[in-house]
Amino acid sequence: MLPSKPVKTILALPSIILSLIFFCLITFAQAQVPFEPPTNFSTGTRPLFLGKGHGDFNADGILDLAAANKGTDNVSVLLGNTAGGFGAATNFNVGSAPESIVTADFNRDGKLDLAVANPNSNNVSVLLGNGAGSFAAAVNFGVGVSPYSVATGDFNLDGKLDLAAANGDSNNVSILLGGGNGSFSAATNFPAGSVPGVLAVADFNADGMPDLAVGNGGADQFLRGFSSHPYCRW
Ligand SMILES: [Ca+2]
Ligand SMILES: [Ca+2]
Ligand SMILES: [Ca+2]
Ligand SMILES: [Ca+2]
Repeated sequence: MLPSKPVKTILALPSIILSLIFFCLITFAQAQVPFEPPTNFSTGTRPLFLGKGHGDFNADGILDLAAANKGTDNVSVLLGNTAGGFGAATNFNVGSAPESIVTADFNRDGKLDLAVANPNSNNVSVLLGNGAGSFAAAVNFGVGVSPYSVATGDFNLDGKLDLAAANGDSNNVSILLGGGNGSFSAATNFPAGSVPGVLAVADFNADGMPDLAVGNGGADQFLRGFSSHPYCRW
């Protein structure tokens, strides 16, 4: 004779309870995993940007950080240590109200350098690294009005890194061709959309030449540019 429905339910209770206990244990374990409590490291005032401002600035095999401090017109460089922490910040002056950093070897000496976009002084600061975590005084290159971000790529395929700046208040993108020694040409400006604020460099059409994507904050759109000789067309 088959057991009645209430009896079936009673018989199933142990497995249901075991399943619930197992579920709770897994959920509890997952809740414990993600991150340890954050550790704070001091920088200058109003650090607004860390995204592309990292690299191994002192060549010790450990990633370091650079922060753009909008409130103090400088960048803070924090050298990483083996414990996952960072040393005290060393600050380097740049232009006015820096908001964006890109790290690359602009003078081809094997040591990472910094380029920093300064919206209030309408220029990009280039700081050449010495490979030991320090940087030379900034050299500034003019761009459009209110550069909110800076990116790098070899847009004219000459083997020397160039710079691109998204100019939020002149609605264009400045391209500065690199000399391979840390210097850059005068800016050539290309129209963008409304209030361009972010840039991405990649080969979007797979033709071997780097392209630009520009986020236009005033128009809620992206603009994609394909580079070509001499360097850029939209
Ligand atoms: Ca390092
Ligand atoms: Ca360098
Ligand atoms: Ca180039
Ligand atoms: Ca391309």
